[in-house]
Amino acid sequence: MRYPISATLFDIAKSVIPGGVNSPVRAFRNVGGDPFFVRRAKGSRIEDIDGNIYVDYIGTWGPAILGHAPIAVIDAVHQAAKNGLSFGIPNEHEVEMAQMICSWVPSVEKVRMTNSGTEATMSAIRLARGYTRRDKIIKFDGCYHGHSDSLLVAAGSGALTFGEPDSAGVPASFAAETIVLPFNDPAAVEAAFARWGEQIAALILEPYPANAGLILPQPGFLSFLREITERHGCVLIFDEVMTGFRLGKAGVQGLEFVTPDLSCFGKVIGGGLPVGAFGGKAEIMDWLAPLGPVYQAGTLSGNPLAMVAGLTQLRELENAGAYEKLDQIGAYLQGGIEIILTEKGIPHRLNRVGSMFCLFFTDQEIINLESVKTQDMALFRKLFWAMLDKGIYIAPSPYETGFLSLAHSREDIDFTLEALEQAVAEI
Ligand code: KE4
Repeated sequence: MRYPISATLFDIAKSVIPGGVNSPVRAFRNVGGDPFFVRRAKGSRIEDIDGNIYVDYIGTWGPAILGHAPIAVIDAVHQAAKNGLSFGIPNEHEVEMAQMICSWVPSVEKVRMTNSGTEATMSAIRLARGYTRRDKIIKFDGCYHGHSDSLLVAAGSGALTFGEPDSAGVPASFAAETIVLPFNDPAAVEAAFARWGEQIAALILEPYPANAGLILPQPGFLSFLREITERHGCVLIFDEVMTGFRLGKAGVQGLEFVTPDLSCFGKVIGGGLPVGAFGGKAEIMDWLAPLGPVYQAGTLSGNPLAMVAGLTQLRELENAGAYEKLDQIGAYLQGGIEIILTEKGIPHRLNRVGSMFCLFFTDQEIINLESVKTQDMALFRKLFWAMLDKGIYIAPSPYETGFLSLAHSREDIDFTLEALEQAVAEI
């Protein structure tokens, strides 16, 4: 038994929490087996309640870009908490956060804080529908934008049919307003606009999809989407909840020089506390209440502790070389993995951008969800448990992306690569 105390606690958890978890991916269903319960985390390491310690390559799914419990963020939250935990009244930290987001991301002229990425994308979609007075939206298969009804939609049976609910409880009538297309498929996008053109309010995508593993856009695809949405008066929304402030100060849009109309953020800007945000052209954002007719709200939106945690984290990222260091440690990990798997003759693709990476056991080029599905899931599952036994925590799903932090050292990577060498020999 890897972690007996966690096992006991998981049994209790399942009696009072559906599936024993507050978010499905934590249940380890994608790798088969039960999760461990964390006691504490610091830097690149997490410790479970049985005392096992792991090098953590999840970083709470993106927020822990400085590593866990960075002292600057802890101290800032501690100081802010002495002044109050929540106000429901405007406070200076919200203004500072909005100014920082607008300063770091040139496409964002105005921004509204929310409490999660789901709220951010849900609100951005509603705003785009209100602004354009249109109902349909386009999303891409394999992109995940949180769990609002309009976005829990899978591809329909035919290329141009309406979406089908991707979850029980999503009315078919809601799904019918969402067109789901294959990623990296300009012809499919052209056909959708030819069929539905002026009825499409928004096209939303993760510019670097990272919820089906890490998929990269083919050259020109993002600029193609910018051109065709412009041509049809459709709002282009970049969901940068994961990539924003993670891949650079201006996220993917800063790397690809493609300017969306609206962007969604989360994770890094909360420093680990509940947060989301959406922003973009003032002309569109000003349609939001109380200025405009599109309603959007949140009791804890702009919560002072989340703002202070996020601001402190962003200031640390402003330090010279922070993003270069993240890329360097990512390259070091990637190089080591490539050497090991190539020497062993194991077919694989390793996609990496900066501190985000994903390993696929396939020889297919990864361009969309279909190609992601060609990977050897059984092999991934074996690797997951072998690595966990050696003190390495990678994503408990072949459909997730790994994250490095500024706290990951070359010694952590060397330790990880030794574990991989041993694990590959065993599985
Ligand atoms: P949240 O509502 O979970 O804060 O954000 C939803 C969301 C929106 N957009 C993107 C691109 C996202 O990656 C996410 C959430 N990411 C997942 C990780 N794959 C969160 C982990 C979880 O669901 O527990």
